[in-house]
Amino acid sequence: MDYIDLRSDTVTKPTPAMREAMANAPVGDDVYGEDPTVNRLQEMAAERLGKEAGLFVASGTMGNLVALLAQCNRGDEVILGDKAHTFLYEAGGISALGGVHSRQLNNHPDGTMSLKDIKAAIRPDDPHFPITRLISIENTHNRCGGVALSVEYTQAVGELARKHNLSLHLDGARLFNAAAALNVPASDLTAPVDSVTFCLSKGLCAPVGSVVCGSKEFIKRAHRIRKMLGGGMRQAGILSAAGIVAIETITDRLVEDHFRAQQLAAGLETVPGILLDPGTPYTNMVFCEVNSSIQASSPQIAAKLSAQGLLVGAVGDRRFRLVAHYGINDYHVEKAVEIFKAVIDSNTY
Ligand code: TLP
Repeated sequence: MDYIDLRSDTVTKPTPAMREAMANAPVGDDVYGEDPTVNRLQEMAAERLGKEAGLFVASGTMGNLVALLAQCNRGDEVILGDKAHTFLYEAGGISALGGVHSRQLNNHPDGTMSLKDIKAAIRPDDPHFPITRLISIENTHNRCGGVALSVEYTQAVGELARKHNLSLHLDGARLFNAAAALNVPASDLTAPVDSVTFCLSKGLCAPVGSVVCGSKEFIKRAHRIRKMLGGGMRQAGILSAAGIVAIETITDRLVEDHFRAQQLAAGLETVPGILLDPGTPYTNMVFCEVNSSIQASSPQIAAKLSAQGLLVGAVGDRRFRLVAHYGINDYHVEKAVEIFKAVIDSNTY
């Protein structure tokens, strides 16, 4: 069966241009720093984000891990949101592998932590306490509905960090979605941060990889940690080649995904029993839930939808996440709404 797959933008496949670039990429041994395609991707990414240097890593999770371990010593504390991907979905790697202590603050529905809460969480110099070293934010914010954090908010957190001698990391897995939604260059959202990870293999369609960017000195530390984690790859130019095409050709089309997410939300709104989250979609993600008139749980409904050819994310007992991406066209959006309607109407769980 040909599925309409709305579970995530991670399901996107490399475009024909990417496959061609991968087949033709000049490569070398990147552990020796000799892969020209990896080097080109790293330079291009750093330039786009207004940073001195970049580092190609295997995944978003590895990017965040490498960055946080490069910023923090064992026992240091990172301030991050209680709905942050790094806190919820990265297998506790920062504490398991880096000994980094996390301090979770309330993530507001707009993806922010309040400046007041951040300020109050910064530890005084007292041997009882861990040393506060880093603040980490996420843009777009996945669990807060894919909402984009503004340039002004990012600047304000950056100022607070500098005032207290802290570093600021950005999990920008979907940074280019944020830039597209706010209609600003991505570098405006990265100017206030010391390090940033962005993913090539979500809405940007590349098959593998993320890039971490920051100062030359930070990237030198990150490079050593990537090696320690087993992430030193050899002829990785095959993968980086797709990343270059992603940056050059896909970033500008993300607005199309945002538009389709809006169409999808407008369609789902007409399905009796479905309640959209307020404000959804902010970017390419639609969040909704079933109301109390529906007896079934979201995993049960998701199984029914799947049998009809529609894949959605069941996030929690009553909630769904549906993500628009390169592989989703107008017909898929219409069809997805139709299937949702039919399954909910049938009321046979
Ligand atoms: N997110 C995935 C799942 O892990 C939930 C998804 O389908 O959205 N930061 C953010 C904000 C992310 O959303 C993700 C992936 C990552 C980091 C990790 O990236 P990968 O999967 O490449 O390790």
